[in-house]
Amino acid sequence: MAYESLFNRVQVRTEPDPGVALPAGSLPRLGRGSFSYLYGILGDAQIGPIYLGTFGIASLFCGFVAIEIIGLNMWASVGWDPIQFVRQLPWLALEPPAPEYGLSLPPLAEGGWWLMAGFFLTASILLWWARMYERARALGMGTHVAWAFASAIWLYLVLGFIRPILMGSWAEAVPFGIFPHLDWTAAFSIRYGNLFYNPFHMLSIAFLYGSTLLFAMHGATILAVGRLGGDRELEQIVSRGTAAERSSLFWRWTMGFNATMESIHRWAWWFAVLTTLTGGIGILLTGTVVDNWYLWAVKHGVAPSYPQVLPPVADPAMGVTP
Ligand code: 07D
Ligand code: 07D
Repeated sequence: MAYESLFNRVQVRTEPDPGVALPAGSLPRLGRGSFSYLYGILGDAQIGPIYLGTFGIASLFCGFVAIEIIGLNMWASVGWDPIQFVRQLPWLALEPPAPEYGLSLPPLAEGGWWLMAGFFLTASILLWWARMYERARALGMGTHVAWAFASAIWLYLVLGFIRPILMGSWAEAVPFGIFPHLDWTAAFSIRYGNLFYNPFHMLSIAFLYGSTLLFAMHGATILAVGRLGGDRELEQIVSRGTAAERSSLFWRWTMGFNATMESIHRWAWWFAVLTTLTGGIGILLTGTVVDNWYLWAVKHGVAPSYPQVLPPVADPAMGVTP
């Protein structure tokens, strides 16, 4: 089946495309492929076959164990009442061990389950990374997707593994839970003197906002030249057509500068990757190198210092009296 993109509501139906032959030693693909009208509206109509392979199966298994541990602990916390489990789900949590356990192994009900769930979730994520890397290699592609994913995994590992180890306590890590992890995020910011003054949080935000801006500009530009074949971006790189010319001209006329059909994707990749890369650095420095980002900012002339009009107040977290 030749690849065609059709700009109307007709969806192509033919024999499902199985994809290229797999390298020797691969496991078989699962399924023979089917079609969905809804998927055809969102993207390609064909679903499957899927390649799970050893990494895929191991990752799904570990992910299943992690979710099982988290879910059963949450369910136990509402006395095994199924209705309360569903009602209260967004507020339920599996919390890390208390600070007195440090990095030691706590009893299961006092953080042991959290540690075990974290182990399986991390194994699942790392195995999924290996799967993305391996699948890209098997298709003769670059491994850009895997390395971008690695940047997100870096932030995840800093939050739940590397920084807690440097701080000497699992209690520093993030709880599992929808709203509880937001409470943790807010408490973390307050505990360390307002994360807004962390320059790496600033950088991370700039790249996050920049990513949305670039995505909007790029998506809009390609759609705008879609009728000239702009969505066949690679062909426009190899042989510049009128779509590439016009979209470049549009930005040169409006901004004075334009990306190229290739460079815009490098911009997008770097902005996304730098969001979590700089973010991870910011979290790694918090509590390890800098204990209070507001005071750090005052010291470095980023934030104004206010005259002392009230008597000094003890910082309860430091355990010192004035
Ligand atoms: C749209 C791709 C699909 C992915 C989705 C997420 C789970 C979790 C688990 C019940 C863009 C699937 C969710 C598998 C279910 C249990 C135990 C990606 C898309 C739809 N957060 N966070 C969310 C995670 C951290 C913060 C939502 C994960 C940090 C804030 C979702 C991690 C900090 C807000 C979620 C993680 C932080 C959220 C939507 C890991 C600082 C929100 C996510 C593994 C970075 C928003 C109620 C989304 C919200 C939200 C998942 C880490 C802050 C539940 C898996 C510790 C301020 N986070 N988060 O769409 O609505 O991502 O929360 O590190 O406002 Mg979070
Ligand atoms: C979490 C990477 C890990 C995810 C992985 C995915 C699964 C599920 C599911 C298939 C998101 C695993 C996936 C397991 C698979 C399915 C369905 C990426 C993650 C591996 N902040 N803040 C950031 C803003 C404040 C705080 C980053 C804005 C307050 C903390 C980002 C504001 C306080 C942390 C950002 C704001 C605070 C952050 C996250 C405004 C709270 C972090 C980037 C306007 C009161 C994190 C350095 C990201 C960080 C972070 C934005 C405010 C706390 C740029 C816009 C002041 C503790 N904040 N923030 O991509 O890196 O996350 O900080 O107020 O840890 Mg913040």
